[in-house]
Amino acid sequence: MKTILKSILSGIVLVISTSLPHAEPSKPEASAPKRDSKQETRLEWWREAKFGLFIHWGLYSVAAGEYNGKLIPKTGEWIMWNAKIPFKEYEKFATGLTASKFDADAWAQLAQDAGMKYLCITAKHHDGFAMYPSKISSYNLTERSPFKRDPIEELSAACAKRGIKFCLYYSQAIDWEDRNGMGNTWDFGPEAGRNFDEYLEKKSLPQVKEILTKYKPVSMIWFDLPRGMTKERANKFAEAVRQIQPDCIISGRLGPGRYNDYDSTGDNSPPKEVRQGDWETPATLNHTWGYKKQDNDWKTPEQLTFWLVDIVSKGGNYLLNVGPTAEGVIPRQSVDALRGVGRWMKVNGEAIYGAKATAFGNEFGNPSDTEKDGRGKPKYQVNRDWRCTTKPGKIYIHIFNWKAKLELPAVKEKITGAQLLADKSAKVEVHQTATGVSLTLPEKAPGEIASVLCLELQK
Ligand code: H79
Repeated sequence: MKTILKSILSGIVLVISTSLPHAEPSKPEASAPKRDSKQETRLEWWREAKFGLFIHWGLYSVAAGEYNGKLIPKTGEWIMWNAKIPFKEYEKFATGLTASKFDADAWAQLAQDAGMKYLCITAKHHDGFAMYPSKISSYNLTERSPFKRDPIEELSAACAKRGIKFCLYYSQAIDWEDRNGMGNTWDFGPEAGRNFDEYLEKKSLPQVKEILTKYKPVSMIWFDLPRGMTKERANKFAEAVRQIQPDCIISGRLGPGRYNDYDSTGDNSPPKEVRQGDWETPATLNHTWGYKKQDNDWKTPEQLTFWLVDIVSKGGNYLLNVGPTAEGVIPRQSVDALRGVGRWMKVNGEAIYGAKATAFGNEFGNPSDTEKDGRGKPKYQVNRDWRCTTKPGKIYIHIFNWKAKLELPAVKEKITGAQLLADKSAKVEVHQTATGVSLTLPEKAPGEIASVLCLELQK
């Protein structure tokens, strides 16, 4: 090993020059919002975790994308809205939510097999149906469905057993069951006439308090879609979370104001470049969050691994969704895809967990010289050849498009070692100058999907 290092070292040519352009290592915290020490502590596990499992499970899983014999387009969990299903009809789906094959351990185990460190399940989505025995509203799983157990409690326990952080999704503003909640105009008429505060005071806030009291710990609460949420309204939720579970992280979509512990990008919309601060991209495996039998356009393990690495290389977390069926089965294609990512994570996890954004920043893509987008501007072309993540004293190059000769932008610090995570004995030659780093790698990629090269930097 030492001789390999020596030969690498002797091959490194280091020319120090300040006049040549450098790719400055990005400093993710540089312009991030100020955090108090409690927030810093709360976020520790989440910054380390990087990769989580999202689970959308509810009455829409029974509909499975179909209503009255018609396949309904767009996302499955929105079917009540998409097909304007009257409440009196939609609530009948509850009898089909058998959960007969629900197995909390299998779900938590899948998250673990995928290399995920947190799991977030819908306690209540926009349809207003609580997926746990709620004393606040009888529109809930144990009162309306044939399933009499508490899946939230079971999942919480299954996650605790595996060291996976358990988190809950709660839609705080939209509620198609409640005439004062946002969104259901087909049953309850225009939104203008509603008493939204009454909804928040009588259902939403009490249920948030209820889940935070019932399930402990809830490591993070994922609020969604702050329709109608003012600072004052959001503050009440934030205060309740802080009071009941001070260590619970508040995700990005509670409302306006500085209550969020981290930001959320749009659904399925990672940023184009490095983004400062703490943030997360929620994303789907196909094109829906809630199960839809007609959606079989699954992302492959290769695509998912690219999304994961791309997001981490821009400074974010990746919350990837599965939509179990009414029986409580996670579709086989989702399981296979996640296990594929998990195999990659087993070999390369050290380049993901706790990793920070790229040391470069110009590898993500370029505006095209020839192609134009819909608005006549140069089309942005994503470069998928490689991505970079960093840790103190280390730069990880995730090579998706393997080449025996790879050119990287300049690295300021002296490179003192280079290893491929999938084959630590493979020979890697590093030639470092002020303008760039030339790598000579084995002819064949040692790993699946992306082989990761770890460059050690002089301390
Ligand atoms: O829970 C998942 C989505 O249901 C939720 N966020 C993720 C995590 C979400 N709520 N709202 N939105 C996403 C954006 C809403 C987009 C809409 Fe539409 C466009 C609503 C109506 C038109 C998409 C297309 C949903 C229905 C049709």
